[in-house]
Amino acid sequence: KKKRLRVLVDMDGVLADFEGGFLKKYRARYPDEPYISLEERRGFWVSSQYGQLRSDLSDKAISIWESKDFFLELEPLPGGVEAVKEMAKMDNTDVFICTSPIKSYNHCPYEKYAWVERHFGHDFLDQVILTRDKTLVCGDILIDDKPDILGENTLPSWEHILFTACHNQHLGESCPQRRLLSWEDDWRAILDSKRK
Ligand code: UMP
Repeated sequence: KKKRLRVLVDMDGVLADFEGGFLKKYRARYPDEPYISLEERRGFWVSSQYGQLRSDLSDKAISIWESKDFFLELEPLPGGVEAVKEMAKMDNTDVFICTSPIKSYNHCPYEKYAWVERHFGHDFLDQVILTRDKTLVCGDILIDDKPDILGENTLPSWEHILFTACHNQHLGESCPQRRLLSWEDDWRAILDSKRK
């Protein structure tokens, strides 16, 4: 069968190193405050875990990703940009970068577009989907590091492939999704499994 496959790829934690960029800037700005190493990260929300460490650290964590240049300066995760470019060239395959901006909108949405332009080129901006509700986006696959992707649509069209990240790597049976362990893992096989 020859139907087109639509792949949705998340940005933070999948293409861009949100966790690494956060920790580096948090430690630079708050050198005397406690921090959570990437090994110790548990749960999707960085702000929640910092808030559990000490209640005032939640706002300090949030101040990092609300700052100018935070999203723009995130490093690409190994192999991600290359994999997405390769996917985009495959026959019968459409790729979209599907990412949720923070509600503090003065820098983040702009910088997400600028990041895509920097790493993929101007033409790839057509492939960007900014939404706070990914369940409303139609696709065959969503590659995302967030374990619980919920929204208004309770029956999303996509299969969620959980991309392994520091905060989700210890989750076991509570995560029924298929996983992509990294961009070195066999993402081509996952795409092929949906082409049948
Ligand atoms: N984010 C927060 N708080 C956190 C961690 C992340 O607001 O503790 C933001 C950063 C991204 C968004 O803009 O959430 C994650 O979006 P997706 O990876 O789900 O697209």
